[in-house]
Amino acid sequence: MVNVTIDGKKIQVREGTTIMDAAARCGIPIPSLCYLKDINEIAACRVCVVELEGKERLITSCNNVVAEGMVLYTNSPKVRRHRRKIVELLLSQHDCLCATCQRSGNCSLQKIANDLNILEIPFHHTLEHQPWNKNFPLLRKSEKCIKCMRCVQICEKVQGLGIWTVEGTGSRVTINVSGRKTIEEADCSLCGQCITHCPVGALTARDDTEKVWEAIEDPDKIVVAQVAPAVRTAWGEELGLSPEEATIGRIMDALKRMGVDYAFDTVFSADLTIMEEASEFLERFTKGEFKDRPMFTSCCPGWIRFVKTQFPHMVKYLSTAKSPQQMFGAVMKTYYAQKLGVDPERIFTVSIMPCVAKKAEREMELFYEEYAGHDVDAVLTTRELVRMIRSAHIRPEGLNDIESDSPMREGTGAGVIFGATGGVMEAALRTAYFALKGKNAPADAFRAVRSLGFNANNGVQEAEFKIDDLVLRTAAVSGLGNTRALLERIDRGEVHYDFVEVMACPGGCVGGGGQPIHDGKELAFERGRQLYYLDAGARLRYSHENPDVKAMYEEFFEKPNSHKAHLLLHTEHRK
Ligand code: HC0
Ligand code: SF4
Repeated sequence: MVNVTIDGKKIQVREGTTIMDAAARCGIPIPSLCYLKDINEIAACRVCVVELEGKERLITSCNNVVAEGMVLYTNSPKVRRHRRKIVELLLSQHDCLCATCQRSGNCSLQKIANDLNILEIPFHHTLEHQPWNKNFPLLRKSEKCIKCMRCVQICEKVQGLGIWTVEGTGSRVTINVSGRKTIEEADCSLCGQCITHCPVGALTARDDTEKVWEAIEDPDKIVVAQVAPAVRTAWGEELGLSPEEATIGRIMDALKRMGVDYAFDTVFSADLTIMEEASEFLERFTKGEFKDRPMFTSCCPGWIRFVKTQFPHMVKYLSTAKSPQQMFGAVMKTYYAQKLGVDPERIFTVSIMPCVAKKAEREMELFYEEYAGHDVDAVLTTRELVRMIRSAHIRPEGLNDIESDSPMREGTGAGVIFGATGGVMEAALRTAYFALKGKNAPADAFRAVRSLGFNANNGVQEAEFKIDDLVLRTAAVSGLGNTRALLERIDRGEVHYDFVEVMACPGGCVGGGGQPIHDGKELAFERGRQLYYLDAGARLRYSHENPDVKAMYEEFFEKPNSHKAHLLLHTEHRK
């Protein structure tokens, strides 16, 4: 143990503890703009400086460890003066138009500038401007970049893609897309992890809210919305609602108050996906197709983009089932349009997703024997939903819990857990078991696929299940760096699975790139627990017991994997 004194407080900490962590143990928060534990500990911003007694130069606290007898000051006049100058310099190269910034009110630079009472910038203002395609789902404003390196590191170390790079030195340092490519040319998965880890508004998702307001205003359009499983775990965070208050029913009410005509829960189509995917899996598995290779889930578009560019030879092992977002869109424009007795052309479908890649997934060209347009017309992230609620001046605490519309109302606990890593696999196993045995296993029989945490088992949760003579080997992985390592092991023949679930974002969609941002905090697993809690208390926990899904098969699709189901609910993944 090491004895140190921080701002007059004596404390004993373990050897190797950083000064920042030691100060936090004393209840003294040290500000930083770039620090991310285990990911970015390079003191790029230098905001975290502290004074060490007896030393002329200030030292950074995030990457220096304590030593016996150190006397440190985190807020001395010298520290404050220095910190202020650093922030003033950053502001001199930052587009400070806060009123029109997506991150206003949730920006670490804005906060520290306010905390330090900086009311003027004493340096000459110079802004870097790099062109960017504003139609791309991921937007970058170089004018706002503070070169903290978080995007570079998260993409390289956690997602294993290295889309971003640092160029230049000294005051000419810039961040750019690596390999001198444009972002469209790069192999970006659109997971959006760089967005949720950006401390300022340099990286954002394209805002599509106006497109939705226009559709709502158009008297010829019938606006039909769906809300993804993971959105319910996070939308309340930015509106001051507790997890108990931030229910899916209140989102339904908010959508109706904004003028959406019909609102549904994507959990319904998650159940539908399971019906299709579980029967596809059993067919492939029992026929011994792809004996040496697993079937991969196909519902995460970040993963689909990744496999297509990084492991193109594995594309043929993807399930052909469309994602729940796409299935719901297809059903809304066919089955539901028929129910309403309206021309499908009038239906405008909107998805509220925790995801940036879903904006690109919607752009896929679709063919149902002939060109069919798009299943989904607009995709909004959870953050955009919150912005719409705020701009409509809806008081979140005044919202009521209302049911989604019918006849696609029911959703089971199996569909709810889709939003957490391992959830799709668990839901599929519940239904595959029923298909094989004609009776249900206990709903929690497959809980071994649930992740124990992002760092547990390198992010891979393996499990094996015996059903009579069949042995089913499964794995669920989240995070693309973990995924790359797993696929390489599969390629080398070191591991063998029958069914693999992949989610691009650490922890699954609950940690998606479209979710509310809390600088420096990783909330995916906490949000995931909320989904498992909802599943545990759900009236129905097996997708094949969803009465509305069953009714739709009877009336419309006939059975899973029927010809009609193939036309509307499946897709061919082209490289
Ligand atoms: Fe997900 Fe989904 S679970 S990808 O993570 O499968 O975005 O929440 O909506 O489509 O349901 C995201 C979340 C979805 C889809 C579902 C799947
Ligand atoms: Fe989108 Fe979910 Fe995939 Fe992340 S894990 S890219 S949020 S679908």
